[in-house]
Amino acid sequence: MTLIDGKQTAADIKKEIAAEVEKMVAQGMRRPHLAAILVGHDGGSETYVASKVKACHECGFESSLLRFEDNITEAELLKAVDDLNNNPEVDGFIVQLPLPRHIDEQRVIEAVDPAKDVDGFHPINVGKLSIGLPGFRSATPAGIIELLRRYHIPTRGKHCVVIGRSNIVGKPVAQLMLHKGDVGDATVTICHSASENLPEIVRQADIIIAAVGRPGFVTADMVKDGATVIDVGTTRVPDATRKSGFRLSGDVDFDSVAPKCAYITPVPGGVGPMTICSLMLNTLQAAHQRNT
Ligand code: L34
Repeated sequence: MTLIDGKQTAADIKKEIAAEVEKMVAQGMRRPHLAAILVGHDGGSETYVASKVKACHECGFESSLLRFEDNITEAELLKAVDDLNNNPEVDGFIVQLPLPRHIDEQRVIEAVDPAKDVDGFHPINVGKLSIGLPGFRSATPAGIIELLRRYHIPTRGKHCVVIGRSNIVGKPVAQLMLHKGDVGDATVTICHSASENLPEIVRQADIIIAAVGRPGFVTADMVKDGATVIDVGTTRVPDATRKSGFRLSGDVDFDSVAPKCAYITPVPGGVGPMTICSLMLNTLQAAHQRNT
């Protein structure tokens, strides 16, 4: 069993990005600039956004963090989005999800200029992804593909079973695995909460991508010997033995599943750090596009 080290891979990629940024700056271009909007004080969102700001620093990017309280109106948030759309100093920006319930998330996503949508959530970028045109790829799926590439895990002709059908992970990662290319060319099945015989389907997988957000959902009996398992889940589970009062739990029952696998990602330290470094790659791409 090989443990896929997302933390180290992300660190390597951030170094590559930093080197490229210094080259850009030497050529007289300005540094890439990522802005993030954070609404409210959700613990996970706070952590993830702080990691994104830190990653900007590591990559030599400019970063801006715009914070708003939970009671911001939808109109105010849309105005903040519009300001970033029109700010020539900002190459790309994200609105961290989830948003408070009184705000229509989809409306906010669609207000982002697709050319600055480094999350890849705007329907224009989702559409481009689905037909294989260049555009911003959603960060978690792009990070998963990069892990498979860097670990030389064969995907061509393999059966990839994706568990979960979210717009952010399940659907886009299934598209990427399906595309022609060095990572891709897989036979893809998407399972979800209404799937009959889910364990039986997952058992057929050469590659399992678990993105359901249910701790320990994938158990050893669902995993074929020699499978590759990618765990996207990062659920906070109460844990009195930790200083923080919680621990992160993946969608995979790691201890029982790992011994059966050829490759497996840990939680934490697997897909999460790759999500952040894919966002950096998208921002670099946005900066190049605005400099040309
Ligand atoms: N707009 N909203 C927007 N874009 C995104 O790309 C996200 N996502 C998801 C939630 N909402 C979003 C993230 O950033 C999930 N996500 C994310 C990012 C980073 C990590 C996990 C999820 C991450 O770094 N996880 C670490 C552990 C961090 C911790 O200690 O909590 C890991 O090693 O898995």
